Amino acid sequence: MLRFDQAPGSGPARTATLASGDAEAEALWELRTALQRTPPEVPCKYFYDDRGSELFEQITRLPEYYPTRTERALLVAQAGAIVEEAGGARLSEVVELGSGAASKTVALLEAALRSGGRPRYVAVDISAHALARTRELLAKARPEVPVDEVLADYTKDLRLLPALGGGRRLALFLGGTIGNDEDPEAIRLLERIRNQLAPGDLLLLGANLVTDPAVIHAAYNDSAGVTAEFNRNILRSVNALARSTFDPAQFEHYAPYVVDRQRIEMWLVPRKDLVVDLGRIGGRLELRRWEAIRTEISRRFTREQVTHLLEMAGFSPERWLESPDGRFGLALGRALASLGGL
Ligand code: AVJ
Repeated sequence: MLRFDQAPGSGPARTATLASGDAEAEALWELRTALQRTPPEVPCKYFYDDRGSELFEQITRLPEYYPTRTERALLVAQAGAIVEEAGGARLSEVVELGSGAASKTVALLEAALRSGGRPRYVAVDISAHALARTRELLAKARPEVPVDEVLADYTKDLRLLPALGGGRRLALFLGGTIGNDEDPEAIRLLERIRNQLAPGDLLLLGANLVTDPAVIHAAYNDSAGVTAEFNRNILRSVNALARSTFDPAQFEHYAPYVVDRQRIEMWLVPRKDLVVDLGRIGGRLELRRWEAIRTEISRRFTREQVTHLLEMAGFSPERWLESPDGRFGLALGRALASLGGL
């Protein structure tokens, strides 16, 4: 239960993920609202402080965590086809939301270069650490591709500069991150992306697909304990932002695949009754033993569900690509003209 003694404070930005004092005050409000829910929640974007981004990179290399390598193989195999669909040599810009370490994007940029284009790459991420890794990786792999970095929280708003020279734009939303949201929020996010595109531009959307529950379970319960560490780290990230007193060691990682909801749920379960001083969030959080905090949902979809999300957000589904094992899908959607008024 959340107790209020004071309003959340604001002040100078303390972390790289929050560019302004305003954004910081907003984050404190968002955390307060989320922790007030039953069950209490911490929004999953707070995973991605510098340490969290680093831990996620480690996760992508774990033998159990199949999504990254499955999606990468699919992208590498289909990069030529995707680029052709996106305008070939006329593709002038690849914009990636949640660029992370961008290791998958190089294949697409190489395909664009092969088709005679001169693409620029725009990386949008909430983590300054992730953006720096992106820059490093691209400078090494493809120094001729200009890179723009945008430090932004695209779950809040998204404003891109118009594409240069009237060329085509390809937006990427990969990794299965769309699965972190329920349908209404997922559709709003895709709509926001579409509003930044010109009619005819493309979105490539990566989605985890419904598959063997045991395989999914293992991916979020790795034997090295990296995912558990990643989960607990969200509390450190909140502490740094809010000067709260969560003790990560007092929480257990619990991440079941809930078969009938087709989603992983990540929880942090207190081993004993706790009182946490919420610092600049305001008040205290009283948790009983086993009264868990939800930190993430990560959904699995069917092809039909992914197509439906695209359509609801104003894209016409153009192409569906699926990994040979059926665990991961990429949907290409073309931005339709806005109906106006949005
Ligand atoms: C980065 C959101 C795609 O949902 O699989 C990995 C995050 N959480 N292990 C996912 C995550 C636990 C990941 N995404």
